[in-house]
Amino acid sequence: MPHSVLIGFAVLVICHTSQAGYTKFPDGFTFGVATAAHQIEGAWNVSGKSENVWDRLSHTRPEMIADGTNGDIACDSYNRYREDVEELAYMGVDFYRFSFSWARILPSGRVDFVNPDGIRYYHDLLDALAEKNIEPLVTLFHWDLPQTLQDLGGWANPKMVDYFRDYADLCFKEFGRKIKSWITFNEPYEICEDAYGDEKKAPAIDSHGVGNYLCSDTLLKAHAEAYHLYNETYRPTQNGRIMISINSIWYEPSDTNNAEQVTLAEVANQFKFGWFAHPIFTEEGGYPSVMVENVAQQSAAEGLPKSRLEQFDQYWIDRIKGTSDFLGINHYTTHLITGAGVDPIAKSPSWLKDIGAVTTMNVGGESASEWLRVVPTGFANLLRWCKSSYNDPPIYITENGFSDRGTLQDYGRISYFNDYLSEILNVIYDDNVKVLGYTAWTLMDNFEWRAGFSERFGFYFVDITQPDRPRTPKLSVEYFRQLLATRELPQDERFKDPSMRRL
Ligand code: GBH
Repeated sequence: MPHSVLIGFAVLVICHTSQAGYTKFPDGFTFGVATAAHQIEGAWNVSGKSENVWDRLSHTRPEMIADGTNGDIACDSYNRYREDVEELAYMGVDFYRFSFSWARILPSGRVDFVNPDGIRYYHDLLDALAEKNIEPLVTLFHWDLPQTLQDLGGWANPKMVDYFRDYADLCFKEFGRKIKSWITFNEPYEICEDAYGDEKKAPAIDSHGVGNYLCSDTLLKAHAEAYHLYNETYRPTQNGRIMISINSIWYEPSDTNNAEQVTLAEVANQFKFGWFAHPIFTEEGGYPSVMVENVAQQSAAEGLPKSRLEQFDQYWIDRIKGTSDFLGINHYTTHLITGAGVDPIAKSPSWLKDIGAVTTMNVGGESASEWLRVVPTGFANLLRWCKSSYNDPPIYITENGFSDRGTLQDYGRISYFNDYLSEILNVIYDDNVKVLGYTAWTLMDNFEWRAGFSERFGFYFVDITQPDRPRTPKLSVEYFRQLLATRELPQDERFKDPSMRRL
């Protein structure tokens, strides 16, 4: 074979994999879009729903929400779920990920009274989805704890294991005929660290270095109990699947040749992702050993008689191990590790101080959220790390998305989706990572927790200045619709930012 042909062939191969990249998703790969009850439903105090921790925070401390808004009306999905379903059907999604409002179903938090209007609402939504052939993927807990249970200590109260199991039991019994895919918890890290170890999320307990670890003890046990209940009592007849969605800010060394930074990035990933993934997805079970050691050491240095992080006993190690049919991953961004020591923003004591590394968000392109930088290669590294750390689990991406201020020509969002999806294809084809499905966050601009409506992640723009909160499709709706129709990354010129197109 003449030389030039060989070279030509090599160039072609290189172009196909790294320059042009893979574009086609494998057969059976599924796509969906996600929301969460408190962020979209509104109707916060009607039809029997009780107050939850986000109602309480946004009403009593409005200064803690960036624009002073709350979830009282949100996207009004309690009244307009049919529109939600129309939009999902237009986009052509395979599944819709949404969450149940615990306080709407069980106003006291306990099973002493089941609210018929809450039950009816979710049946109506499920029936509307079924009519359009859209599969439900339901999250039992997406942060909106009934205030009644918070008053008893929330996730720092060990009794919550029973309350959560009872709530899950009711949901499996009532809805299990219609729901074949369940998520127990959305982002345990955010629940435990941001809400109990800090005040970044409601109920803003800020018991740093203590409350966060009490929370993870309860939450992991509650998750395991719900899993076993489903597995033993409901799976035989309902034949569904159940998992947990763990979020990662993925950490990378700021200098990949710096051995100390490389080691510390691994420590940080164990503290962040491993905190909840290690107990469930490894053979060994329990918290990651580096986490156990670091917190014990820090606690000793603080003069404490025992570690702030209590280890699980053998019974619970075994009970928690293996309790997820898939690894659910919520991923948005990558941060960097710059060296050893106490991060200047760390409280004392705290989870961040326990890590013993300095972090920075100074990486990648910007979004409307300070914490969200665009680093697609970090996503690929996270996925490869999950494959090797957790014995090649089947993975669902249960959230991924980008924030701006609400522009309709949302090229930033489109290129984010395109580049992150392209990394999924790379790890599927080049590294055999078992990614089975992808969920984009989120259907429409919604109540973005402490950022209120100031950071917008939606496919549809929601005008909150108008009483009926009208929705307008952004360009990304067309992008996703084409992706869904062809199962290929859209190459259309109209999806490219005109300012880039000229280059
Ligand atoms: C997800 O959390 C949530 O599940 C979803 O409800 C939410 O709307 C969506 O993402 C978009 O945020 O240290 O003060 O800079 C994402 C998890 C939340 C992780 C914010 C980083 C940084 C807060 N992220 N957090 S801060």
